[in-house]
Amino acid sequence: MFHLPKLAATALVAATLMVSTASAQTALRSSDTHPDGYPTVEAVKYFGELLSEKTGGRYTVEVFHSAQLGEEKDTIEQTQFGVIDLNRISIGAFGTQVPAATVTQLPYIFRSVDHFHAVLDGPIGDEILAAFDAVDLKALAYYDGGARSFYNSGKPINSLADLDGMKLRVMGSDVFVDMVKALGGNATPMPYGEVYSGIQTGVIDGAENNYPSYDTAGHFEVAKFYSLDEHLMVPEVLVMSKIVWDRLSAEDQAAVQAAAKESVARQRELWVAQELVSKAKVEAAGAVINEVDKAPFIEAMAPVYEKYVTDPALQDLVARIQATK
Ligand code: GTR
Repeated sequence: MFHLPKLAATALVAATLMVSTASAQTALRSSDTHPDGYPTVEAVKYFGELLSEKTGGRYTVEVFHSAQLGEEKDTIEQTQFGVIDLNRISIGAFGTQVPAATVTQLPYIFRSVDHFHAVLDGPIGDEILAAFDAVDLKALAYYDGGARSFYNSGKPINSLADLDGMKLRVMGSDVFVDMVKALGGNATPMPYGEVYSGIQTGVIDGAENNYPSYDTAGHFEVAKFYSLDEHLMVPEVLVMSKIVWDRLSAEDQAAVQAAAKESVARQRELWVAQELVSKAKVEAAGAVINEVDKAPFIEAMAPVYEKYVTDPALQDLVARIQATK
């Protein structure tokens, strides 16, 4: 039998390893609660195509849509542990875990879509992305999630009095619980996947979300009154597990970051189109949509700001967001 000297054998093994690492393909797993075709799902697929191009096919992305990997809160933990590589998630699902990001959950903090983009595309946006490092996530980019409004099975909401005692589902964040309380309703934090049956069985009267979610989750079938108070614009965020990120070379990290940023424009286009499609669809299906005078709603939110914006650093952040043109 042929024996290689020990040193040569070691060198050969090392060389083989290097070759196989260089040509290895890694399929990154990404989670999304939304169904296939939804703007966030499609944007992450596009991000994957860009990443594959930039890395000569070494990295691809597989999107597990429709909450296949679990409800948002659970997938956050799995991403922190590196079990899931990537996650497209609402900042609302983080609750108050990331203080700087919590300010984006404040009702009416963003005045318009343009204001939302101006803040998130600038230095404040970068500062909030960087704050996710502290919870073992590398936040890569924001996607649009539109304005969220209340919908329920009983009646249109025209004024604060209509919200009195109404049981409304919110995402699992104390900010949203206090927001509904400040408006006179009763908030029930609940996973997204339980909202449909919750409304159907009368456990809750309704929930709050944007047109595309109201449509694609079928909530319009069980809660036909959609009232445009537009109390929230919560950013969607694409995050990578810090464990996975730290394993990448500097060049691959740059490729991931660039691909994520480049996918934003595509998501925004898809978002605008989806909002129109979803609005038309729910209207055709009999949803009753009404405008709301927002002034009393905005005023009623003062206690929420008082409770969550006590830290001087957060006060400064809120002031800078409000001062952004
Ligand atoms: C949607 C958002 C989801 C999820 C959902 C919810 O607008 O895109 O990520 O957070 O709302 O209300 O749970």
